[in-house]
Amino acid sequence: MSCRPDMATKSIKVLVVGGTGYFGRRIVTASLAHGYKTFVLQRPELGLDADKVQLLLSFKKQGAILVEGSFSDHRSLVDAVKQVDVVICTMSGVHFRSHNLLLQLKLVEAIKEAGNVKRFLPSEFGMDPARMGHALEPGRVTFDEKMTVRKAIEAAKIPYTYVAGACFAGYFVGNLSQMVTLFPPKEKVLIYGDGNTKVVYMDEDDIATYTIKTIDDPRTLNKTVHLRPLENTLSQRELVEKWENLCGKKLEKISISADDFLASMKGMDFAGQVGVGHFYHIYYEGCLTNFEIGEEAGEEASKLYPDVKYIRVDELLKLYL
Ligand code: NDP
Ligand code: GO6
Repeated sequence: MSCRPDMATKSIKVLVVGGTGYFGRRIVTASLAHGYKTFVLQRPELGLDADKVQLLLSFKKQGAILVEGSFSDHRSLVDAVKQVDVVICTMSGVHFRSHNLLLQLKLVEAIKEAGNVKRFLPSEFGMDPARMGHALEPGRVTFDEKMTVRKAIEAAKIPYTYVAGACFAGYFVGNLSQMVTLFPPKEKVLIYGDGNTKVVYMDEDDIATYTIKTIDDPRTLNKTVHLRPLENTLSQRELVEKWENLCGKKLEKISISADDFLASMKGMDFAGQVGVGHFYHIYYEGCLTNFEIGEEAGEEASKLYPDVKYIRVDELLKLYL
């Protein structure tokens, strides 16, 4: 057997917490694809959720190791994290008034006690919560909770990387950033303000790939890695125009002012109100692009890893034709 020069890095062991989730399953796949020994937390609370159990079994078939553990059993979390070098948490965000993100404090406790983890990536993968101190209620709870977790990580002196800065394509691209639907509008498209604010879009699998790239990289130790690849940074008008060019049809554009958009929050359920707040920060304020990367301990992913061929927005839109 020949010895590959990258053997040492490939012996890194990665634990994914939240591995059956929308984003977490992509982290598991990316970790396996990079040749890392990949562990996935198997929670007893999954119970009869057959879809999640089947997903876990498919990970096992692809070489992952399932580790039993529960957030209501501190010992089990310590035992799980003791087996690995890197922990990536993809805990769900805040949608139904539950505070799942804060469960990560239990994971922080376990990692602190175990003492062996060389890198922890908490559940981030969106707007940089450090820049969202002014965010609107009720959506701000997402950022407040992520910041609470960050502070616990830093207080425990756990080595970390925060990955932030892009909109998941599945929620923001195919629907031309319309709310409530994930498919393209047929006749009319709502344009947020002047529609010229720059927004970053990225395929979820590419976010997972960049995330996996950071875990053994000294350049990303105790830093925020921002996702802002040039070609996928565009305004809503540019996004709509790309779609129009692909399908050969013009859409009627209806501009909505910031005030009217915010007023639409009234009468919505909790998830809707959270969504309106988040869309406001992204599309009116431009919170993903209204600052330079590198000012305070930041790095840009596509600059760090120019070898990654991220999927362009055009290709993503073609899936909906
Ligand atoms: P999901 O809703 O898919 O949930 C992920 C996992 O969270 C679940 O699979 C589950 O893990 C775990 N989880 C949920 N509730 C509990 C609980 N009570 N106890 C223990 N574990 C629980 O999350 P997403 O993939 O949508 O979100 C992941 C991250 O991505 C969040 O930080 C979110 O804010 C961010 N995000 C960013 C977006 C963007 O556009 N940039 C879009 C959407 C999300 P298990 O597998 O063990 O069951
Ligand atoms: C995505 C959404 C889409 C909400 C982030 C309501 C955290 C982030 C870019 O879960 O609430 O229709 O950064 O009607 O840091 C949800 C949230 C998007 C998806 C926003 C998100 C993005 C969370 C909707 C909707 C398409």
